[in-house]
Amino acid sequence: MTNKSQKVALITGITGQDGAYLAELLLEKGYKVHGIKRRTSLFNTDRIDHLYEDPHVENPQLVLHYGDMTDSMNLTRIIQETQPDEIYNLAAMSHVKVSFDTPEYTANADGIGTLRILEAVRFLGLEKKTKIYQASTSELYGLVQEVPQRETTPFYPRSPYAVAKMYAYWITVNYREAYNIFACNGILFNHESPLRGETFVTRKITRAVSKIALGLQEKIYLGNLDAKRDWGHAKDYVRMMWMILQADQPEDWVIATGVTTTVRDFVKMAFQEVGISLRFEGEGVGEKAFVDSCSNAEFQLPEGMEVVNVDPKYFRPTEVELLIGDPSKAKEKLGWVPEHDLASLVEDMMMSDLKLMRKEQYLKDGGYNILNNFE
Ligand code: NDP
Ligand code: GDR
Repeated sequence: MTNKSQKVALITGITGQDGAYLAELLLEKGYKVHGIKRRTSLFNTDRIDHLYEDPHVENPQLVLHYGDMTDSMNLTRIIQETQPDEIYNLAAMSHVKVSFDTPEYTANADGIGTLRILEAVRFLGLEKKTKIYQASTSELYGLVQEVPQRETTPFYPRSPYAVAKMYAYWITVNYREAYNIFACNGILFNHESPLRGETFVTRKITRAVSKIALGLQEKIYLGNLDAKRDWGHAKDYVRMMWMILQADQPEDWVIATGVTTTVRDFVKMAFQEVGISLRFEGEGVGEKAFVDSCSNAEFQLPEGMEVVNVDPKYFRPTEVELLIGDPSKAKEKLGWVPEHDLASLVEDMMMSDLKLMRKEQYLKDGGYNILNNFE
């Protein structure tokens, strides 16, 4: 039996980092949650397997539908069938560097994909019923125009990903103004977690540092160590996505911590978690980091061991050098209070990856090697 007062949410990108945390949050709040997942040759639901319900039980609270942001009819049909009160459009080709390799696909999925959702809501006559959250990004700010970046800061996108997201941002604003749809952009700065994709820099670092500490890997190769990012915890940020759709008026919101840190300092913090201090030498492509000291008896790495190298293959054709957001509006108008700072984020990610890599070590000792290292 469907409960008529129960809210219904549709999440695109439910198998991603944010989709997984958001699905968990909405289920806790009593929502019925529909999610769109892509067909893949291997299972891609690892992050939400703990929420899975056997579809044969009566009225499951989490229902997955096959779909793709590049398929209008599929999206329209799913929205018609599910009649959502809230749509969270999180699906995207979300890797900035990869968007330089797949610019047309990125424009299609991230830019036109957003239009497909908005147009489906309009076509189905759901303008008054369905609220829409659009996953906008601090990448819109790109080349620095103003710091800290806030809702009024001009955009200057620096990648095919950011340009596609800029279309998505403005088409969301346009549909709000043209058709009175409750459609909002959350301009979210980088947010990370133990569920972060393995090729984003923070997770790449916490995985590698865990492996280096346990003797499973010798060093990590990174790109631009000078880039500065405003890193928050994904759990805090998905809570804000929900709050944005509960506001009195549809508006656009910056979500950030207001603190910026270099990639180099993130590396140092991750190594500190296992008691290892680093010494950086050189600059640019020639920069390296060595073990300076190791205070943790479990992870005895020799002083002077080279653990970080720069590989220009990870440089981007155009880089975003500095992101730092001003979340004042969200804090003042919506009462958003993040629970994590960068130190607790690094700790959370390192604890999780150390646990994971200990399992790998155990399997390796037993003659198995299951985790891949393609990055
Ligand atoms: P992830 O890369 O972890 O997840 C992306 C999700 O989108 C996955 O579920 C993925 O499916 C799905 N997806 C990708 N392409 C398609 C497609 N063509 N059709 C259907 N689904 C697709 O991203 P995050 O969870 O980190 O981010 C969520 C959203 O927020 C994204 O739109 C991202 O651009 C944006 N964002 C993220 C920020 C961050 O710091 N994390 C900051 C600002 C914005 P699959 O699992 O099959 O790959
Ligand atoms: P970003 O995240 O591009 O900010 O996009 P990413 O973690 O990929 O890069 C952050 C910064 O680190 C530098 N960097 C490296 N990056 C990666 N991936 N790998 C490396 O080896 C490496 N070395 C240095 C990058 O050059 C960059 O400056 C993320 C995504 O989640 C987007 O979807 C989202 O919109 C933005 O955050 C906000």
